[in-house]
Amino acid sequence: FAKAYASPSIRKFARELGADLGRVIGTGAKGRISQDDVKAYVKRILTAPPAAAPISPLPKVPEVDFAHFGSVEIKPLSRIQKISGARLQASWINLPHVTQHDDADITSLEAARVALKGKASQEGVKLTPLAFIVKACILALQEFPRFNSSLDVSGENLVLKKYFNIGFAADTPNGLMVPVIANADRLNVYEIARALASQSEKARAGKLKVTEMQGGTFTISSLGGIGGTAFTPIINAPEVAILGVSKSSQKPVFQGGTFVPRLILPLSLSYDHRVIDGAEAARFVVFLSKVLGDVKALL
Ligand code: CAO
Repeated sequence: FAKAYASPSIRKFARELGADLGRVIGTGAKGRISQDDVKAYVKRILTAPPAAAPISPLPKVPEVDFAHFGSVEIKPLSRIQKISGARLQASWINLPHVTQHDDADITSLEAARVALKGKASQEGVKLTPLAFIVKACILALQEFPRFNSSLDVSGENLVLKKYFNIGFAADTPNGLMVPVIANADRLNVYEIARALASQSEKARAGKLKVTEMQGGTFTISSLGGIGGTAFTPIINAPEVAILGVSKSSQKPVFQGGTFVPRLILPLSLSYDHRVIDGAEAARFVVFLSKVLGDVKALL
């Protein structure tokens, strides 16, 4: 730009258009650049065909003409499905996922929950196991701070967050949404239960604000109300871990020389292996299971 042969007024004109004078060919005497030269340059760029899209390094799945094999119906994905789909794929591709499974004995927790459920319901609170699980996760995150961290953009530093904002996956008619309970460590189980109910209701009604889905530090995906014994949740990147919860069921547990029926809750923790080692993940889940067995710590 500095070396181009052009008058100050042409330089000003080029600057206003963001045109690089160093690339403009001057048609005047000794290659002097005129206003028309600048205009021609800008016009050429604006009318040039778009650059070819970069070739994806990922192999493509085969394209199939499904209608060739039978009748089909085309249904567009919802806006939320498109957004969450792209984010899930980005996490799946970029983060090396490992899932650690464990069982928590929640027999005493369930007895306490059932005892408290009636009174809670009179106060308009639906006390589900998830409220206790959120509380237990906070205790585990406080004990294992790496699980409440993110890698920075350079990928060379860990950002350890001193706040505990717990996201939870909510199944809505429009697709998966993840409301965030901000500063969940400052809430008791009743307040957490109230937040779970109000946030999921808002999500289902499509009334959740964008800010109510931001700032999460750890996510829980609970499919316990539906069923299943284990699954592999995808980390809500840039978080580094997510807890999957399946349905609790009565299982025979060998205790004191005999089998006794205990209520067992299956847990599945997916973690980013760049940040968390397998041994640390196993310790986290063992700690979580222990806390879930200790109802006093949660209340
Ligand atoms: N084991 C056994 N029963 C369970 C349970 C568990 N782990 N978790 C919940 N339940 C029971 C509850 O106690 C409740 O029973 P009652 O109606 O008899 O009291 C019932 O299941 C339904 O619970 P709920 O779903 O209304 O409430 P919740 O607090 O457990 O969950 C929410 C709230 C929003 C997380 C849930 O409704 C939801 O949307 N889950 C789906 C999450 C999802 O889609 N995850 C996948 C993400 S990746 O695609």
